[in-house]
Amino acid sequence: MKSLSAARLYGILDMGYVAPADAERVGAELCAGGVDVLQLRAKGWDELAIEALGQRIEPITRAAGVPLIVNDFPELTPSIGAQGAHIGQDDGAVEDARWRAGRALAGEVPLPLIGRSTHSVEQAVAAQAEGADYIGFGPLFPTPTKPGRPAIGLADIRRVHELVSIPIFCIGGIKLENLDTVLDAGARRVVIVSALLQASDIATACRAAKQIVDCRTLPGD
Ligand code: TZP
Ligand code: MG
Repeated sequence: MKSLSAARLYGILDMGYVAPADAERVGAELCAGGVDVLQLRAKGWDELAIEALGQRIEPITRAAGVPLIVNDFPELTPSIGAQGAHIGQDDGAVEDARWRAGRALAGEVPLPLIGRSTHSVEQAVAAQAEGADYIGFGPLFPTPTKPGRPAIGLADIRRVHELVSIPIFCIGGIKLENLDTVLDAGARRVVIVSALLQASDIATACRAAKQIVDCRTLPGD
């Protein structure tokens, strides 16, 4: 299984962009294209439907060795067989999410990964302090994938990397065309959603993004 610490490109199977019947194909294309982590995000879906969908996607990510992260419902982590869960600012404490995601299984399986969305340097520092395994940081640019959430721009990327040592995945409006600009601003890891899911060839777009991020060395590489 790929490790979070080496992850550079985080993909999201966002059901706002994917027809349910295409979920396996798109998940497989993202994995084939080289995503290092894959999140299942299905805003507005009920929990049982997300569980069933997650159970369809898990064999694909497992075969590819890609950690699967469930958005919004940490308690689905064990029944899906996912590696962890992602929560927002309004989704309670990281430790609570980890407990819901299967902390009781500690010792039998690796502890579930818990990621947190952050929208400022202060929130990023707080997420690390409360034990998040990684954070999303953004949206850098306005994005239809998260409507209504103000863009934070690129100015704080360097500072957040100085203050936070857990993996930071910059997110929001990142595309192949602006990826170099985002990396030049100090980003080391990125989440790309619509630019991959709306590509005519998802795996090829993914490979192109992966090549661009992998060209930059991580400190310690
Ligand atoms: N959280 C902050 S921005 C965002 C999420 C889920 C959406 C990113 O999607 P896109 O399409 O890559 O802008
Ligand atoms: Mg949430």
